[in-house]
Amino acid sequence: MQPKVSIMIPIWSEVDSLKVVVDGLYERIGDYIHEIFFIVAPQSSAACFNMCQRLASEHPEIQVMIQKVCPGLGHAYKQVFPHVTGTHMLVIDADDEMDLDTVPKMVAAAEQGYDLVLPTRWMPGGGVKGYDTMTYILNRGFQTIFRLVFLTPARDLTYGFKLFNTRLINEVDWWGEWHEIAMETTLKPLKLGYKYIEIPTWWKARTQGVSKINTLKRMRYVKFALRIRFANIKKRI
Ligand SMILES: Nc1nc2c(ncn2[C@@H]2O[C@H](COP(=O)(O)OP(=O)(O)OP(=O)(O)O)[C@@H](O)[C@H]2O)c(=O)[nH]1
Ligand SMILES: [Mg+2]
Repeated sequence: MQPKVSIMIPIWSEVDSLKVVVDGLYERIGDYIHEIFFIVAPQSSAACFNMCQRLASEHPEIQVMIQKVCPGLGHAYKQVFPHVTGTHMLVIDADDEMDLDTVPKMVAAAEQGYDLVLPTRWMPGGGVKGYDTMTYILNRGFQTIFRLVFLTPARDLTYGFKLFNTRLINEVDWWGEWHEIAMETTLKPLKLGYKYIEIPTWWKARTQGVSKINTLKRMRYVKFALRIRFANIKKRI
């Protein structure tokens, strides 16, 4: 069955990079796009809102949502989740740091039956361009700790870029309010035994706009991962 791909793009004051991402997605997987959710931080610039409206007027699949509880990437995801109607969900940032050429390979993997497709920077054929030293050390440290805690061979457990079967959305109780939602959407399906595949990918540092992430706040990830590993993660019905 051909996947119907629902795309979520979290946006905070992104302008030109957002257009690059949207144009790139239509170019590469246009036939698979079922719907696109722009979830936009209300503090975003006027130029960002103008770009969102312009792209939405060009593409009927795009819905622009203003984030109600902000900041917090987790709040953004949880606002979008109840509206998703596709078979698979692709999450991709608007800052053009994620490799668009990986996207058709992700959709092909979904078509082959994988429920969780993980673009992976830490495997042969992938990597990062422009990571600062602190981020690099922290990221490699987290990957090692989480692989041991979850006893998984998967190599990129914190990356937000991914594609998953939308059945996951209703199966799981979602906790993350900030950037930790990125690892939550990988660690929880792995814990539930979703059939996954890793695909090598490159990450490159943004050339426009500014990062909204605070490096020290990432230390909370370890406690969060332990909670996912040992607590009940399924939605109580
Ligand atoms: N709606 C919404 N979007 C956000 C929020 N925080 C960040 N974003 C967007 O989410 C994406 C990822 O945010 P970044 O700040 O680049 O975080 P990151 O990519 O994890 O960190 P860097 O590696 O430093 O770029 C970008 O498209 C941002 O514009 C938020 O609270 N709400
Ligand atoms: Mg980024």
